[in-house]
Amino acid sequence: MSAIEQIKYNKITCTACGRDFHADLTAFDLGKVFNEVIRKTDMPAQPEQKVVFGVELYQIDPAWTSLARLDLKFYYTVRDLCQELGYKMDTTAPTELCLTVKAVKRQLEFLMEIPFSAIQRANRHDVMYNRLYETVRSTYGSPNEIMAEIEKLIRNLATCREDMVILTVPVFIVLDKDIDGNEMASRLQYYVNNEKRELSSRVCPYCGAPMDWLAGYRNEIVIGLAGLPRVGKTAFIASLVHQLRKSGKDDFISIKDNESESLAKFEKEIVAEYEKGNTIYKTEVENADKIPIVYLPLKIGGKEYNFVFVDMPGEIYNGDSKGLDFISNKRAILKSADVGWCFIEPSMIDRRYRNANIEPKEESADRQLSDLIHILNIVYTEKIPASIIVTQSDLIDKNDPQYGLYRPEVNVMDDYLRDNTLDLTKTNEFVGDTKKFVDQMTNFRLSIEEVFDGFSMFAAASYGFDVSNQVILSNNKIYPSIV
Ligand SMILES: Nc1nc2c(ncn2[C@@H]2O[C@H](COP(=O)(O)OP(=O)(O)OP(=O)(O)O)[C@@H](O)[C@H]2O)c(=O)[nH]1
Ligand SMILES: [Mg+2]
Repeated sequence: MSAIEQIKYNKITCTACGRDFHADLTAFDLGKVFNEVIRKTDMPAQPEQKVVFGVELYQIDPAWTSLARLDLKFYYTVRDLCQELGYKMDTTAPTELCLTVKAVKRQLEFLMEIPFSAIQRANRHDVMYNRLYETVRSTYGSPNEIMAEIEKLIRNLATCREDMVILTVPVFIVLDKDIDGNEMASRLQYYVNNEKRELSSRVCPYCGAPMDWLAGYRNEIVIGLAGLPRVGKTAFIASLVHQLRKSGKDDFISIKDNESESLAKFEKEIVAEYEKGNTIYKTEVENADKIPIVYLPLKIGGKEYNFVFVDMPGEIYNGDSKGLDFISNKRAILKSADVGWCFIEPSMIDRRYRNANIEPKEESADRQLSDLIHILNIVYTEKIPASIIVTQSDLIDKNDPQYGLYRPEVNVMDDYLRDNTLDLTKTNEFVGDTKKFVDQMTNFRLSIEEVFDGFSMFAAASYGFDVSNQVILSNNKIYPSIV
């Protein structure tokens, strides 16, 4: 790892806090490791196990059980492990990791963002203790008992020598290679009572949130989804994954591997329903854990990318500050998007194309547009490139031959895979027709230009029929039009 500085590692954007960092700076949360060591190391009974992999295991002072009863986050990058916990990188064998009083103090200072002396001076009646209480995330006992454990820990930390070792544990960092062959930490193995355990999930070095298994392996492009409720954002991503699943690994474009947990979850919960022609569940503000963030590893013409789709419940674009609070608290990653995909439904452009089975919005199209733009303006202080996607294009076809934007027979990828020539004539024609349609709403393009740095435009139908119309559900075979 000595040559780390010269290597170009892939960027990772944390899905929880939205901050960017490079793949060599991913961290591991050792809170679980320390807990386990404190709870399970049973040395007096087995004196022959006092040394494991040359690491001398300490008899843990019972005073530190409070550390195990609290659930502190201890996340460290490999560099921190070396500098703060005395770890020596060895690619062949486990080496000693050593938790000292000083390291615990430093971690508390890092989590609380105040010096230890201030923590030490406070007591359980101070507001700071509430924050401490949240930080330790303990499920041990009643609030009073947890407070007592916190006090005990602080007291111990304050009275013990800083270089005093609380525990030692043999640790081995398993390296893996990104697609360019750069080595990076992928898992952390450790030993408790001579038994091997593993932390397989890496975490964000800033906030400690777990990362997708795929993060850091390829060049990452974050796509933020925008559009009002029920416009068809989630269905479009489902349709996209469905189309891409059809191409094989040697094709011009293909999904790379199946190691993304988020993709597997999305396929199971959403794409499978979509493929059956069923409605998919609504993306809900109340249930942030269920809002998809999908890692899609793609090979496009010999290059590999991790696309990260950040889905959103349409309500957050309704224009009020609640939406912005939601983004800051639950989906800060949206602000770090590299590209925006902005979805609009045909009725926003022309009332005649309203989907009769979806409850009409009370606001006028102008109002809806200005609400959407208002939020986007605040989220993207720097302009990013965008795609404008007119959804539910089958509605446009039905009523008006003039635009006829439902064209399931136009499929650039299918054509390319069949003839191996990228003929964009039909696509360009289609994009031109979409523009003509959108230009009926005079302020649309102007408004979009306000927030995005250039954009392409096309119409799509994810299902190709009105899935919310119960009458036609007997014949619900999907027939998407998605270019
Ligand atoms: N006619 C037609 N309707 C569609 C199509 N795709 C989606 N819809 C309709 O749009 C509805 C909403 O689709 P979603 O993908 O859930 O919409 P969303 O933008 O994710 O909505 P929120 O999660 O509420 O923000 C569906 O239930 C369908 O009624 C399509 O291809 N044709
Ligand atoms: Mg949705």
